[in-house]
Amino acid sequence: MTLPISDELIAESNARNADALEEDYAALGRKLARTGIDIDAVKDRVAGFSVAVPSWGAGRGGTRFAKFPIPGEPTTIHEKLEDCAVINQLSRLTPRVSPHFPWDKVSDYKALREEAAEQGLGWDAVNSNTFQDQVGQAHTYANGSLSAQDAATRQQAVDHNIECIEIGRQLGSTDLTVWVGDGTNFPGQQDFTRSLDRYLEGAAAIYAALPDDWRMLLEHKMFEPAFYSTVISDWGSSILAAQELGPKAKCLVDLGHHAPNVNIEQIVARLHRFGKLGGFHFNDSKYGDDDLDSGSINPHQLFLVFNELAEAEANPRDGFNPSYMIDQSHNVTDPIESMLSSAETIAQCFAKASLVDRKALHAAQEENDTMMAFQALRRAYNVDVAPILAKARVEAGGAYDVLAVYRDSQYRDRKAQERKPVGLGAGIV
Ligand code: RM4
Ligand code: MN
Ligand code: MN
Repeated sequence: MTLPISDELIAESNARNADALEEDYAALGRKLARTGIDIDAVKDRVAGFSVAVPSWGAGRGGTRFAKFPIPGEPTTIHEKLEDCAVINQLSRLTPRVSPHFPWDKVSDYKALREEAAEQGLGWDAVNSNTFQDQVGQAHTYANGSLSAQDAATRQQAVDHNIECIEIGRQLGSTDLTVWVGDGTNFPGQQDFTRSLDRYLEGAAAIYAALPDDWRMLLEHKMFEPAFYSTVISDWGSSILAAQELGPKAKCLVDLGHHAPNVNIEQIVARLHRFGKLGGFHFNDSKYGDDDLDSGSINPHQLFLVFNELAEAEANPRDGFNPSYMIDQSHNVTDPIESMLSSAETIAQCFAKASLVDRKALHAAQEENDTMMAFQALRRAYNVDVAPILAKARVEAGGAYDVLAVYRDSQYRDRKAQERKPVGLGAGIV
């Protein structure tokens, strides 16, 4: 395996921090032991945790208004893979990449799979794209894709999704994530029911092409690019569609795709209750945006989501296997740094949720002891789990201080010499 950052650099930095890590880990271990928690068991759990990164997240996304590229930014899937390899090498948290088609199209997927494996990476859910027209495309998605009035457009969208499944099979993926930008900007523009009927018919055609061991993850989004209505706007529409499609269809929760202040953790519990929790796109949001760094605005909400996931894992009902992925877009930071920071925050919330004394929580709930129930969560949330994460990371070969090593490596500067500059323009690619 050939990894992009020098092992010596990581080893030297880790050696400089080894005493501090041992001290902090031992101190936290003693603190947790007082409440009956074995720190090594938590560390082992964290070592088994991972989250995928989106290939498109390796670039500096931008907004509808502008894009401010940085020198050394990746433009091809090969360059994006290399950046993803950096993130995983340093964090040891992100061993899979989620590709997006046709953005990541190549002629030889077997070779692409090997190229990734060579850098310690596998493949996560395949994402289809019917929210954008491509050069030479026969039918426009300007009026929708799976829900478009035009039958040929709908067929083109179905065919594209089936092609994504075929590519995913070659890469070794087992999930297809379907997010459509379909919707309206004016009252009356489309009939709510007929457009949903068309969506469901198209989605069923895709579903029929899924291999037995695959899942179809339906991603809802309240608005954007359509601002009046979207076809799959909320978790309600999503679960109804997934229920109609069948057992392989599940719901994907992108944390940024809800109205402000929505209780997302409750949605997680609901979806799990009905066997429809398929996965997550982690990011954060303050207003109506959907692409800020995970946990940068509301880390407490992220913790509460992971608390529901810990509950769901303990009560699997008909299985518990959600896929975890970061889906954020960076306009002002180096995407590698943002994804390193987000992966860390996500794993921290996972670790904190593992610390919740569930017996105490459930007992307090049964006794209607509101304050003690709340405190069971608050106690876990307040623990600084950084030493647990650092210990797991260093033991797996990652860096104690991921950002410091990344900066010391001058990786981006080196890439700026090698890679061709990114064009200006707006939009996420
Ligand atoms: C959407 C949605 C999808 C992602 C695109 C790029 O808002 O989050 O998951 O594929 O953006
Ligand atoms: Mn998403
Ligand atoms: Mn989004």
